Formats: sequence, structure tokens, C-alpha cells
Amino acid sequence: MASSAELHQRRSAAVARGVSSMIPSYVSTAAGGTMTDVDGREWIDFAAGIAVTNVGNAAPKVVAAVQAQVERFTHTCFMIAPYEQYVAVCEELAALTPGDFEKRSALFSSGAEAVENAVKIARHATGRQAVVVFDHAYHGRTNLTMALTAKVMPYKQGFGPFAGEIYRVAMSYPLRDGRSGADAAAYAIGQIEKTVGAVNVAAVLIEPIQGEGGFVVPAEGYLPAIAAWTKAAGAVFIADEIQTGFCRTGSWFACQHEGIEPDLITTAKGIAGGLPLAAVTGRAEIMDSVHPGGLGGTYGGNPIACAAALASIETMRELDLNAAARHIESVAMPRLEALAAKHPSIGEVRGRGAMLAVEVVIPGEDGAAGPAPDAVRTAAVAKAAHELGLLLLTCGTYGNVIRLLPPLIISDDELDRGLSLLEQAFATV
Ligand code: PLZ
Repeated sequence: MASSAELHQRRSAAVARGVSSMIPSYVSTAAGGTMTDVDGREWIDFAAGIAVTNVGNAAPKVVAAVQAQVERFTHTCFMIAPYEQYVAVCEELAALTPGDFEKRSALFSSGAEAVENAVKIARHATGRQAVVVFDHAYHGRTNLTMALTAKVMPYKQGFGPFAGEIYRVAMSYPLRDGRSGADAAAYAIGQIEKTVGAVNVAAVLIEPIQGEGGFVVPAEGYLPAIAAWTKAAGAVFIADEIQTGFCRTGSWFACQHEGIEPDLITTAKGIAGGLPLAAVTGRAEIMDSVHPGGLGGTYGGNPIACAAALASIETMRELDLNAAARHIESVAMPRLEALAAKHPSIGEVRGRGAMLAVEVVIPGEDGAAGPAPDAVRTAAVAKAAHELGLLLLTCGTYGNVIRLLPPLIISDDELDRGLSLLEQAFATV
């Protein structure tokens, strides 16, 4: 097998520079909560491929379902010759997503594609154009979703012009805005009413816990107030649960923590244990406002990805991965809080379930938007963790958040070892 160093050389001459990798090591195998690189080194996985392998890498049921499906048929295109697996995934989505109303789903291949389609559907259903998004939001890298995404570097720089009729308002960010959920919502709603106008809003699109933007958990009451305003405005409330969905936060969807029933939900990532699948699920009358043929794509709901999704969902139920995510929180949270007590550079520990973060700041330096972010220390901690064999991601508008996204099947021993490596990384820097 070629070494990482050899592969890196080949890569430099063949792979576009714009596609970068967090670590310089190349994967050989990955299973459960660990990965082994081609140089024979084992890594603890606190990344889950960015919240994708919730059921673990190469999860046994997923592997078996994919193998069985790939031998029966690989692709027909659902728009040409339909198949049961697609229908079954849509049935599961209707049952699992919050809201006891008639639902429909459409399947796609990537998260960005799901978000694009949710916006298409909301515009079609309302006959309106404006889409409201939030500070720190991340929704993808395609042209429309770049416009929906907040952060310019690396996602948007030099890639414009961007799509129109997108309006950004304030997100509740307790560490930085000092507002209650109700106050933050009132402020954001004021912005919408004054700068967009309620009658023009097709959709309000929000991540119930922000992912790439910094694992920002809005203050309690913020999401329900925004959802209630959206309903009163006759607009579509879209929850982007692409990163938060499928047991990640200790419930099937993060909206459920505050009892919210979105009109539309976008999902991807964790849905299929690593196979590319995404969905828009929501109220039948909104989804079905679109004419036949108005939605689709060659690969959307590919049968292998659907088989993987059905096996992933079965695994989540069987192993009760919601409980597993809550268990991870109960083990990791006290360790992170103890770490914060030791290191004044940790300004906050937050998150829910197996979506946990520490925000790194410069102690004693407070500005208008809260404690000064320390992106340099954050990058150094991540690098130290990588050198110790821990796959660890950062995020945040200010690049100063370290996030924990372990696969939900991670063993207590692996979790303990990973947390120890994180503690060691902080101690080294
Ligand atoms: N919505 C909430 O988290 C993907 C992106 C990583 P795709 N997040 C990881 C990167 O740097 O590209 C994401 C998300 C939320 C939408 C998306 C987009 O999903 O499957 O990457 O298109």
C-alpha cells in the first residue's frame, strides 16, 4: 500500500488545491469509532466524517444492505423506473420527523441540494421570493446555498455573484449577544419586518443548533418564537437538520427539544451512514404544491443510498442511538467543564447530545460581541490533537470553536481515550 507521503505527492499533482484535507494521513480502513491510516496508525474518531457516520463507519447492517442492493440493481433513476427502497425511506421520514400531519418527502444526493429544493418548494408554495437566514448560518457551497451561508472565507470568497432575495438577521448566540431567547427573537423579527416585510417572506431557514457556524445553541425560547412568527406571516419554517439530525443531539431531530414542528425539514449526512443521500420532508400541502416533474435529479434517492438509509435507521432504533448520544453528553460534558475550569482560554462549553463544543477565547479581552475569539490557539489545539491521533474538527465564524462529533456507537473506552487526547492537546498548547 502506498504511504501517506507518497499519496500526498500524487495528490498535489492531480487533486485541485481548492479541495483541502484536515490531516495529512490517508485512510486505509475505518470501523466503529476508529480509523486506521495507510501508515498503520490508529485514530480515535471525533469527527464522524462531519456528523455522517452516526451509526459508525462500515456499520454491519449498512454494509450488508449495500452489498445486497448493489447485487440486485445499482441505478435506474427514480424518475424513470421507481423502486420500493425510495418509498420506504420517505415513509420512515414521515414517521420520524416531528409533526402528526400528512407529510411528503423528496430525495436528493447532498445536503446543499436538499436546501436548494426546500427553498424552491417554499417559493412555489407561497408565491413569494424572500428567504430569511441567520448570522453564522451554513447551508452549503452551491450558488444558492453559498448565498444562504454567512461566512465568506473559505466558502464564498471570489465565487459571486450570489443569488438574490436572501436576507440575513440576528441569531441568538448567548455567549455573544447577552440576550434572552425572547429578546433575541424580537430583535430578529424586527429586522425581518423592517427590512423584508412579512408579506414577502417565502421561508425562514434555520439550523436549530448551528453546525459550521460554531455549534451555536440558541437561547431557550428563540426557536419557538421565530417559528410562531413565521407561521403568522404565512411563510414556510424550514429547519436545516442536516448536521443535527438522526440522533446526533439525543433525539431524532434537534427541533424536538423545544417541541417545534417545522413545515419543512432538510436532512442528509447521518441519514445513510456514509452513503450520499439527502431529503426534504414536510407538510403534504406545501410539498405537493409543486407540479409533477418540478423536482428530481438523476441520482436523488439512489437505491444503494436508500438501502443504506433503511439499515442506518434500523440500527439507530435497535441500538437506541438517541440514548447513546445522551450518554456521550453525560460522559463528555463534565470532562469538558473540568477542562474549562483548568484553561481560562475556554470561554464556554456547550452543545447537546453528541454535538458538543468548546469556544476558545483570549481571557480578559472582552469586546462589543463578547469575549475575543482565539482562532490561533484553536488551530494549535486541533493540530496537537491530530498529532496525538485524534480526529478533531474546528468550526465557527471566528474559527475559534472545537467541536466533538463522535460516531454515536463509540465505545466508552474510545470516548475516554479521545477525551484524554483532547485534554493532552490543550495542555501542550
Ligand atoms: N446544511 C447544516 O452542516 C454540511 C460542510 C463541510 P452537503 N456541513 C458540512 C464543508 O466544508 O463543505 C451542511 C450542513 C448544514 C447544509 C450542509 C450542506 O451539506 O452535503 O455538504 O452539501
